[in-house]
Amino acid sequence: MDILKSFSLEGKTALVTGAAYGIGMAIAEGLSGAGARIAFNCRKEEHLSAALESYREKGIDARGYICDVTEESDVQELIRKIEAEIGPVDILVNNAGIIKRIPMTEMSVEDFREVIDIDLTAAFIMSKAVLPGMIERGGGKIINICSMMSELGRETVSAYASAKGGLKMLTRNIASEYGAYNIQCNGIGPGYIATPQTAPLRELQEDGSRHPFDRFIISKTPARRWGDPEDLMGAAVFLASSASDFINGHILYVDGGILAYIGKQP
Ligand code: NAP
Ligand code: GCO
Repeated sequence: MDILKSFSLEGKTALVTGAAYGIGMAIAEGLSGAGARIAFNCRKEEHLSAALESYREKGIDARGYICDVTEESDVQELIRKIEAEIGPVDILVNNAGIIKRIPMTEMSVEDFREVIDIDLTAAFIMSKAVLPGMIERGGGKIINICSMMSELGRETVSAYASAKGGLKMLTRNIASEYGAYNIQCNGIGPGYIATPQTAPLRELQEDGSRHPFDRFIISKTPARRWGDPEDLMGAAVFLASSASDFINGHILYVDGGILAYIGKQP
């Protein structure tokens, strides 16, 4: 048996939400490298055009669309467009997400709801849009991008942790409800990854020293480094491929060991 064939995505169409840069773009690149056709979306034209250029430079014929994942009618139109222009969505990666770092007592309900809307409700909207076609075609793959905050809390991220904790359980529920249709829904839980989303946590201080949170994460990560978006490619290809057909409702943490480590005595 050629085991590597079970990791091939040849002939598959993958939609990666929010893949204009950061983790989503790296995941899209990895899936493309395994043979998948790539579609992605984001909200801002400037991000879309820059991303298309970047994909072209990488030799990836990605199709990009402007679509806010929180708008159900726009999402349904997006899926129709992708099916007409590329093919049915075989692999959905719910990657689009935001974070607001505000102490809970200072956070407005509107801010809380915006994070929940994008980081959790949108995964429901996106998955609901692709599931009927996956059922009809005899199977599919959904990968939800969870977080350390699917398991842990910390100051100022109450909305984000609530969303990512909910996303872990939505992952398990989709697996439970649709596993019988040969649909696998799993999650990837990245550790702390160097992207624009975490740039504020890595800003150099005025004296040129590293940000205290940067130093904290380095000390809490057995790998003693921040992750790169490319560190997530392998997990994405695995969970998007037939190699993971008997894995369902699992959150695969790609975190350099953070969740396993209590930390070093100061
Ligand atoms: P990022 O650099 O901020 O990129 C987020 C992407 O999502 C952008 O392309 C953005 O483009 C898009 N987006 C945001 N809201 C959207 C919406 N409503 N509709 C469509 N697209 C939207 O974030 P990242 O660090 O790559 O993180 C990607 C995912 O991984 C997120 O779910 C995040 O929570 C998760 N994650 C990140 C880390 C980390 O350490 N970086 C760790 C664990 C999990 P537009 O603004 O143009 O829409
Ligand atoms: C934060 C970070 C984290 C990472 C990621 C960790 O403020 O703590 O942004 O939330 O984005 O989710 O897995």
